[in-house]
Amino acid sequence: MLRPQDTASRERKTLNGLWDFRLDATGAGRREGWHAAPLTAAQAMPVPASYNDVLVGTTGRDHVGDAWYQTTVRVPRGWAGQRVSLRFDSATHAAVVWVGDAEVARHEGGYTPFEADVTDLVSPGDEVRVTVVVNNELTFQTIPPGIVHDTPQGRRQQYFHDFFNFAGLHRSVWLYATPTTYVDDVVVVTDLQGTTGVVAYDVTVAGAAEHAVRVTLRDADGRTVTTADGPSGELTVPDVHRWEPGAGYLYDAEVELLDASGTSFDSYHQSVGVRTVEVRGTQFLINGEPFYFQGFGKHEDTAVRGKGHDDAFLVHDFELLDWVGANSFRTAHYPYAEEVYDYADRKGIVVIDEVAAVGQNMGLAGGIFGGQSYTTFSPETVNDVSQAAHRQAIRELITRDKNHPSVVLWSIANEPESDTDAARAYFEPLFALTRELDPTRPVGFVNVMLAPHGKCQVSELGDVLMLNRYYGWYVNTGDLVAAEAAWLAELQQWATDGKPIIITEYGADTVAGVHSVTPQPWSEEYQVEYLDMNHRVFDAVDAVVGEQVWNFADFATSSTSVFRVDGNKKGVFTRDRRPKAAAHVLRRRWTSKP
Ligand code: GCB
Repeated sequence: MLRPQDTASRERKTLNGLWDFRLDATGAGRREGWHAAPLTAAQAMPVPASYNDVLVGTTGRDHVGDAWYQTTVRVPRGWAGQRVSLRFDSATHAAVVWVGDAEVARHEGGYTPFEADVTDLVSPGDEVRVTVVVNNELTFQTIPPGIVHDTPQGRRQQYFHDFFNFAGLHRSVWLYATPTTYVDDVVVVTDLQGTTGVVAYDVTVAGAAEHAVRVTLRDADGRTVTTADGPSGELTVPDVHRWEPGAGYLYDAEVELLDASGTSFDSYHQSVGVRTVEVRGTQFLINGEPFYFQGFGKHEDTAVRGKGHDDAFLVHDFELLDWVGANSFRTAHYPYAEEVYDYADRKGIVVIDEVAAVGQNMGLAGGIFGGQSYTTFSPETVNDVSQAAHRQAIRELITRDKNHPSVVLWSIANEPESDTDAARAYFEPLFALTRELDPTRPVGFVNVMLAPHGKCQVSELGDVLMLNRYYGWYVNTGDLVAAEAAWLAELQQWATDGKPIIITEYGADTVAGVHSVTPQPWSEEYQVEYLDMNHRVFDAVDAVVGEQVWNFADFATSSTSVFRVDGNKKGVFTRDRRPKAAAHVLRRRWTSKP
């Protein structure tokens, strides 16, 4: 599914803005068919945004169940004879969509796009009603998992991940037009042969009209470099300008469909960064050169808008990444808005792209989150249906992000149970699927401290080792001397596997403005010393090829536990992006590293 674009043959119209909105905790809307009429008792809701913190009070913040969105849109007059589609960049976590009275789409999974061909339901020049019901319930069969409890006080959502379950229409909604025969998909895979770049492409066309395919590759100044004919082939780029970390050079591949007279009737633009990615021994190579990841695990999280995408925060966050000397981040713990990857492509920021599979670990859930204990993998909990949803989430992620040069590594889960036979059986086919869908990028998963070296049964399936460790925080709290010894000992064991190791999380909760001359947990000084200690450990182990601090910024979490004070405070920046002392320390390290 390609992005909506404005090109010579395509046009898009945003549906962003204020929609009518109504919470529906009892599910009355589906029974009564609220899509079939203007929404009554509605209030205004911005799209894109999470609804939770836009509203005031627990009714919105802790809502469990359906939320209805409705708007009207006038179809541009000029779209007669075109194929018209309605696209949601995401709906968290599941949605049903109607145009007028007709259901046009159903989707599960809160972080990937879906669309519907609505050509037959709309008339150019006329207005149509668009209704969406978004459901935020998480169960053992969803990605990520959760449990909805029926209590005398109403339904309550429990979940096993450490970030707030924001919901709603977090990203843009589009109506867009293409010709009826159109470019349906483009795949580009790049290679380097000395100073020559090779761009292999594969174009899928939908629709019945006779056509030929032409691809024109232009450089960043708009000069034509080369062209090719046919639905698949190779473009050769002599003296190629590579896409590199820190220098995101992009070519533009224009894919056109030509009619019998050679006239172009569809045009789609695909940006192309020519680069290679390879794991060799304990090295992670980009363009054949060892790459060291320095950066953060991030979140899509800001005040009021929750997980709603915002271009101002996008650009500002990247400015801060640049300022602090970061070259990469992980999209913890779900696929981010597509604008984020576009911008990473442009800026040369390297991305570890993660599936929303977070919290499949009842050992961790019981230990940290408390409450009743469950078995992670069982017919009643994470089972075959969950695995099918996980497969679908991997498929949709790779389908969406395959062409981004910034994406160099797939992460198919964060901290799942990984020390049991059941975990191994669950994950083995998921690794195989990822490699089948994308043979060009390495794949891994993020290992948790409960499954150390020698116990983890899943790590050997990955091309890289990604470790989250909190020595000096959750273990050896306050004792950085003991922490350093224990951490070094564990890391040296992992290094014997002969794979590159990326430390995908290390961090200490820090309340901005809390200071202590003798570094104590929660103080800015402790965060600084904690990071220094970790860096000494990483620098002592050659197989470590990356350090991503948890987290870029403070973020919202569920309020159902007492170990979070106004959210998770492991940010190097506060939630409103002010630096803690640690930011300056990281900046010194990351801007002086060779
Ligand atoms: C982790 C999780 C992350 C949490 C973090 C923490 O291991 O991957 O989602 O937020 O620890 O701060 O506890």
